[in-house]
Amino acid sequence: MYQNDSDNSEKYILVAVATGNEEAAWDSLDELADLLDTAGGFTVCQVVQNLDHPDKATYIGKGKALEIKETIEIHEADGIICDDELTASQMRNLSEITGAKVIDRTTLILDIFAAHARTREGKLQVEIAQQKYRYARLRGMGEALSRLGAGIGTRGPGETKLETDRRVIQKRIKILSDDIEAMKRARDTARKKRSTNAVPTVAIVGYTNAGKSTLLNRLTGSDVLSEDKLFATLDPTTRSAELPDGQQVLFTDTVGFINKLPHNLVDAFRSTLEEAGYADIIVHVIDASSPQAEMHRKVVKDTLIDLGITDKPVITVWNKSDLVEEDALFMDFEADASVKISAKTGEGMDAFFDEVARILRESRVSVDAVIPYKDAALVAEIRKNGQLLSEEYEEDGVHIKAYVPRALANKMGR
Ligand SMILES: Nc1nc2c(ncn2[C@@H]2O[C@H](COP(=O)(O)OP(=O)(O)OP(=O)(O)O)[C@@H](O)[C@H]2O)c(=O)[nH]1
Ligand SMILES: [Mg+2]
Repeated sequence: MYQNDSDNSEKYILVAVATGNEEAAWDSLDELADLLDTAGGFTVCQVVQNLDHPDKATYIGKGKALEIKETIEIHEADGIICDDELTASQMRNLSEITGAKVIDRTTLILDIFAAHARTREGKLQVEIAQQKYRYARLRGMGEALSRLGAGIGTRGPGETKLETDRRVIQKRIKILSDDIEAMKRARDTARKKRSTNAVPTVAIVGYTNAGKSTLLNRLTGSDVLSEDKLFATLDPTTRSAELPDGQQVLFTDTVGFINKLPHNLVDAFRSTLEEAGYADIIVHVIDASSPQAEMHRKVVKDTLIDLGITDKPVITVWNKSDLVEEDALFMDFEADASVKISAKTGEGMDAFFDEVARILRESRVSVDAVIPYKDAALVAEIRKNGQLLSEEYEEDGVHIKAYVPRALANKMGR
């Protein structure tokens, strides 16, 4: 990812506390730099301090904070960004010591989400996460509040002005929750309608920037925004595609995951994220060219578990194979299938389709039923979405033997 270095972008010093694994802290700071780049800011330098645990009052040690104050002055930086979620007092103290703006990883991620949300539901979800974050920090912020409210961090979705009065925020949170609940109901209805069509669905999940949208575009010929930015996609998009055997499948692209994803965001997006739980198959896309691929795989797996999505067949897709060595071996022993593809060049797509078709076939149930003539439309549906082995037209209806998707079998009352 390139870095913005124009004179008008804000400049920050990135800071992390390492409590054991220093290398992981540096890697995480690199990711924080990508987040800042996505938000339009510029990284001046990165600092890691080894401590047993982050300082309760100042996150990094006070001496380190004074050192950073100098660095800020030398580089004329706008402030610092800490790689963990800070408490209100850590933020206030650090800001007082350094005399600069202090932002944490959570605020930065919330800010990117706010800038990228497109649909009404997406905007509401981001705003509720932002308001809850602010609500929890407003008490006792005093003077530093104006700083908390400024900067790269803390921009509401669209033109929303973020409030500074806790009572007003509390009311706003209530209104937002009600709106989101209403939208969730609408989505449940839409999903029920889709499931009566019994078209199998595949949810594409993965770490941010893994290539989920690029894969959706290749599969379905759609043109969902894909770019080398984190969290380009926030709102789920569903498109239909045809497998080589003629079967229709719905693919859904979803919001990406990231390490230390703010819990308020997970909560706010929970109902959107849980959509994946209704899919027949989870396709887990991993950027195989990333040195962090294994960490990404684990974060996504843990997030799925957190969302209660544990009993679905998973196809792990090692993407960006065009960027990795020919003979590199990629496997995910916890998945039902592993394939190596390049969503960009199309390499490996045949193998991918084969796995989708195989898993759908294996998840089918055998039915032996009599379908009354008044329900004859069902026979057409079985022909379209299942495998019709035999049909005989008798007095009491059509006697069929078939393999059908579980959803269709349920609809037939099996
Ligand atoms: N070389 C290469 N680049 C790829 C491939 N697939 C995706 N990319 C690039 O990776 C970047 C991210 O792709 P996206 O499809 O936006 O990723 P995403 O997973 O949807 O990301 P978010 O929506 O931001 O979470 C883009 O610059 C893509 O062009 C691939 O197979 N090979
Ligand atoms: Mg995307």
